[in-house]
Amino acid sequence: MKRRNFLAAAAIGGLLAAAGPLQAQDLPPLEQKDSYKVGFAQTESNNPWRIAQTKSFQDTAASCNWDLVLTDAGGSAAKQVADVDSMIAQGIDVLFLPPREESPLIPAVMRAKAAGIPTFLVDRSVDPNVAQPGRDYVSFLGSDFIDQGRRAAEWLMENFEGEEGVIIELEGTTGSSPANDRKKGFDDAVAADDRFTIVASRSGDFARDEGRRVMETLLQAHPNVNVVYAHNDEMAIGAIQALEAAGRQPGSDVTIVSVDGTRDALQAIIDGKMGVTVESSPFFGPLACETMKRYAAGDEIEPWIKVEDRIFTSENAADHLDEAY
Ligand code: GYE
Repeated sequence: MKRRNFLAAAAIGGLLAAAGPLQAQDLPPLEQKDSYKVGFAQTESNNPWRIAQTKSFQDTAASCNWDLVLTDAGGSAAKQVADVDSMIAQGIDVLFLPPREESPLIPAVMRAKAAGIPTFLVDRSVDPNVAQPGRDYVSFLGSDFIDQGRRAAEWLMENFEGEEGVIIELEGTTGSSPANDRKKGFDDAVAADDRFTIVASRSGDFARDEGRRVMETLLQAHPNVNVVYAHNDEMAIGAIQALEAAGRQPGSDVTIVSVDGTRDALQAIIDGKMGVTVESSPFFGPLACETMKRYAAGDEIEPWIKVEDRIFTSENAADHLDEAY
C-alpha cells in the first residue's frame, strides 16, 4: 500500500474506532434459504425444564426445516464453550445458546460472531457489561427474571398469614442470569416488608437433589424457617422432600414459593404443599424459528424479545396440569 493510502486507511480506521461499538449492521447477516443448519447448545438435561426446552427445539427442527446440531454440556460451562466451538467448526448457519453462566460463555459468543454466525441467546443471558445484543449477538429471547422474583415475593407478601416470615432462599446456578436476577427481584421486594428476614441464601444449582441436600443442611441451622423461596421448581420439590423427612408440613407450616411451572410443581400446588410458582416457559422453539426468519428477511430485531409469564396458584394449577411438562 502507498504511504498516502495507508495514512488515509489508518485515519478511517481511527474514525471507526472513535465511533465506538460496532453497529447492528456489523452483525453477521443470515441468508434467506429453505433450510438451515442450526446449533442448539444445551446446558444440561437433569431437569424437566431443560428436557422440555430441548424437545421444543427438536419439534421445531421438523416444522422450521432445520438440520439441528444438538449438544448437551452436562452442567459444565467449559464443555458448553467446547460444544459451541465444535458447532462453529461444523459450519452451522445460526446459533441458539442458553449460556449456563453469565461470563464463561462470552468468548464463545464472540468467536461465533467472528466466524460469521448470527447468535441468539435463549432463556439465559450474558454479562451486559461485556457482551451486548445488537453488537456481539443478535438478541436475547427470554423472561424478565427480576420480575419473576418480584412476583414470587408479592404473592408471599399478600398471602403469608404468620407474624414473622423466616425465609430460606435456594439459589439457582451460581453466576447464571436467572439466579442473579431472581434473587435481586425477590430480595429487594421483601426488604420493603419488615415481617420478613432471609436467614440463609445458598445455591442448589437449579437441581432437585442438590436443593434437597442444601435444604437438609440449612434446616438444621434454621429450624424455625417458615418460608422457602426456590429459584426453580426442581429445588422447591427437593426442599419439600427435605422438610417432610424432618417432620415438617410444607404448605401449612412452611410456605413454598418458586419459579417455572413444571408438572410436579403444579401437582404440589394442587396437593396444598406449595403456594405459587411464577411461570418461566421452556417452549422456545417456535419463537426461535420466527425470530430467525425475521432476521434473515432483514427486519430489525429487538435487543430483548421478552417472554410473558403467567402465575400458577391453587386457583388455576389444575387447569394447566395437562399442558405442563
Ligand atoms: O428456571 C431452570 C433451568 O434458565 C430460565 O434454567 C432457565 C432456568 C429454569 O434449569 O429450571
